[in-house]
Amino acid sequence: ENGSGAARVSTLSNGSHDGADLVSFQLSPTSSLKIQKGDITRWSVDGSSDAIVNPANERMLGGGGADGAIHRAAGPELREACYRVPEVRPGVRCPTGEARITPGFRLPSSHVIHTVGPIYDSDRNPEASLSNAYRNSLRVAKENNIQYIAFPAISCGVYGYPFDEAASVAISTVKSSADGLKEVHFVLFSDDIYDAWLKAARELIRD
Ligand code: AR6
Repeated sequence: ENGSGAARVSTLSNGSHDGADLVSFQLSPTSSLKIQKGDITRWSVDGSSDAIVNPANERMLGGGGADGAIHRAAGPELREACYRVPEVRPGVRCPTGEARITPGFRLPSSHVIHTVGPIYDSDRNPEASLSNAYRNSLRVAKENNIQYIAFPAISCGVYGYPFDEAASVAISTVKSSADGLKEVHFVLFSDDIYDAWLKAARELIRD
């Protein structure tokens, strides 16, 4: 954990740069993990190829929660781009655990990576599915030369994943799969989830 900043600064809703609640962890000499509170629809890294991750559903045409907020902020072009993503079977554009990319349109971030986390009570292996969602989002980012990415707490809303368990899966997956990305951010909407993420990072990431 350290407080040193990278060359570029991330921006959130109030226009502030790297707020007081931002905590940074070094994952490798070239890769860091940053945890902060905030609204992911307002996140970007100035002047770079960046992406926010949308916790979507398999249909990938919008919904409530963060998905709804991201579609509202991106404008109707985002839904049109999602519609053009081919279905892999009827009604399914992005199976659980996979990821797809679109432009960000009116969002501050240049791209949106759509992923689908597990529905906690019905998924056969929610831990594997959640880890896949994080890992495949990171893979798609790297394939598209994105160096800065921001995640919300995938599956921790409507999909009902207990957030203390989700925190361990999120942090351990990012720790093992972030190589090649400069910064992986978590932008978290509530204090209890932010606290769970910080606790997991302090337990799982050693300096
Ligand atoms: N910025 C950051 N985090 C947010 C924001 C935001 N603007 N808005 C909500 N969150 P959820 P899921 C947090 O329900 O559980 C949708 O209908 C929220 O507090 O958005 O993966 C989709 O279409 C929670 O901690 O996603 C799917 O059908 C976290 O984001 C389904 O919900 C995720 O909550 C996906 O459910």
